[in-house]
Amino acid sequence: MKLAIVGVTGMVGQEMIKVLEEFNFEVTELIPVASEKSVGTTVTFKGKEYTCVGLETAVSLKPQIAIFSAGGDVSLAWAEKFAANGTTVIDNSSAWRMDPTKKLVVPEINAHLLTANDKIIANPNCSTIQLVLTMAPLHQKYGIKRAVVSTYQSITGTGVKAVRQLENEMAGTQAEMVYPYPIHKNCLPHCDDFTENGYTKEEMKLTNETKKILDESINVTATAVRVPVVGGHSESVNIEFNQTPNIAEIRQLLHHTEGITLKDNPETNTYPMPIYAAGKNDVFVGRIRLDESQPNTINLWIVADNIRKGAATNAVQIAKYLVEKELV
Ligand code: 2RA
Repeated sequence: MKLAIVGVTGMVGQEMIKVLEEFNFEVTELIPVASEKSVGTTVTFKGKEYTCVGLETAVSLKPQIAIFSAGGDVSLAWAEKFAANGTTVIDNSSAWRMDPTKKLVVPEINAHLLTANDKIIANPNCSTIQLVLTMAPLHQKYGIKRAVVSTYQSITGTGVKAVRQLENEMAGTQAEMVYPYPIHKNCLPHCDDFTENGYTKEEMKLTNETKKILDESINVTATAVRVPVVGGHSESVNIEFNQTPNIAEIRQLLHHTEGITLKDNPETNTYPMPIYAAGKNDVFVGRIRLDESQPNTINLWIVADNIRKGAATNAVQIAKYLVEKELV
């Protein structure tokens, strides 16, 4: 299996290397693809050094799979070139997610929809993945009418420069700011750009991608907040169902859902937190309780490592499915 990682030097690209190793993914040849300034540098995979190449070279090497995490512009400019050469692209950017001809995949939910004809597959946004993985079994059981989501998103979602901004602010040193305001001792209700309707693109991704993955009838409204946290994204979710939910049944449903770990026991102060989710592949769910302010409604709390299940792990799981089902 010849596999390319486009954007290998970024935070997600580096995590993809680790996840591929942990999954013992059968890669006979790794093709690390980087921007021109990093061509010629090396990455180590399973104890072997590989030299980074540029995009043109990578296309010509005809990898079976190319996992992209290099931003939307690179995906729009290059994914189709790889696909035209026979490569199956798994793209982590937002470029293809809402394209009606492309599938938006969380393997535990809808990998079964994939066929050998899918040559560009979209990885959902990190905050969407943890939300829909939790909502999927509940929607199947009770039918979800509406979800109100507040996210508390790690600065790693912005990238390494955001982590540096926080570190510098904590040290009291001046440095490049990627956010319009300090993030140390602060929260920013501003993830990605604002749109004409007053929401941010990040908030509209939660609405639009949930509808595409689960059900167009589900109404979602979101507020996405950036917080000075490193280990993962947290989400407070209020879910209104079409019928009366049972909390014990919901706990059982989630406990038996692949990819979800239940962390829910107020008596022992057991609930999900980014410090425990960091570096793990599961989505952690807790604080499950009835909403006493309105019928057929619950509240819950979801945490996941946004660089892992929110990006690298989900993409590698898609690649693993393609290989197992001989779709590549
Ligand atoms: C963020 N979900 O957290 C976006 C992109 N990774 O900034």
